[in-house]
Amino acid sequence: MSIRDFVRRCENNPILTTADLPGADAVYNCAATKFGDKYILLVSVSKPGTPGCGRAVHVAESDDGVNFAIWPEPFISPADGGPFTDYDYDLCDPRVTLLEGVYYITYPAHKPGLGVIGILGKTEDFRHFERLGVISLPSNRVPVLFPEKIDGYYVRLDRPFGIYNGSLWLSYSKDLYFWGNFKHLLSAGDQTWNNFKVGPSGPPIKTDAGWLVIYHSVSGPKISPPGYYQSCILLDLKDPSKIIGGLDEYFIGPQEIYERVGRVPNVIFSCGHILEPDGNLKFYYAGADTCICLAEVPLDKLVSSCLNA
Ligand code: BMA
Repeated sequence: MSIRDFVRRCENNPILTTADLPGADAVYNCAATKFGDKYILLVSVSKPGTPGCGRAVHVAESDDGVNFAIWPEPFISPADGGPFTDYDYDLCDPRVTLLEGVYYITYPAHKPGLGVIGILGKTEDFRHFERLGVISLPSNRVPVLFPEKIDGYYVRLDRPFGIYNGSLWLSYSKDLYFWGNFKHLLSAGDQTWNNFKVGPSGPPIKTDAGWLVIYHSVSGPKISPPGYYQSCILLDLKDPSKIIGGLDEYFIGPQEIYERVGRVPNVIFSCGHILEPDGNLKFYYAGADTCICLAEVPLDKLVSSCLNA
């Protein structure tokens, strides 16, 4: 049996589309978290004709994790004035990590001619957003924070890219601003679904067996169809630079029409998930860089499949 047999796509998919936000030509890659009783998505929105290159992050709210209402006004827009203006022109793909009671948000910002850097910010209410710092050099698509310190250090996943294709790295910090002790974690593999590049999806999930890290993998341009898939690895709880397990397959890949047809075909891209008290993982992802979808998978199946692969 494949892990894919345990993945259930929501029958309402896609759960958010451009029909929910007039003027947008895509509502896609979203961070996910709970805030009190509310399910919150931080949604990448592409809206031609707005400042920057038209991308911003909007909040979508839900009582059940399936039916979301998206706010018409952006929650994070390109910086306008202040120290971040030189970097923060075009933004998307946020991640949110609840860490020491604070919702930290990271996202890749892009300014033509400079490349992609990582911005760190925070919110207490999903109404106000405060930028804290530029925390990675170009080209790093986005740092993703672990939800707790490990052995006295904050830890994050990175996805640097450049002359080599994107791979997964770790770095460490005492204060969330200064990062170092970089360690390579995972490179592209040798299978059709992962042989081009890999990068982090949502924040690592702590389980009894280890840190579950969901990552995206990209098949090489010669594979038909080339696409973005999702898989996972398990890291040692005390030393997350040690991989102690991992799937040798993807758990979800482009299959449905809303995942195969859109602005970028054959893309399943995720920036977040929510673990329910019953152990089901609500896995939020964008289909074809155009709409937002939901799939559910039992967390323990992902973990046991990582250990048995
Ligand atoms: C990545 C990023 C994502 C996008 C994905 C698939 O490199 O640009 O924002 O969803 O490619 O197009």
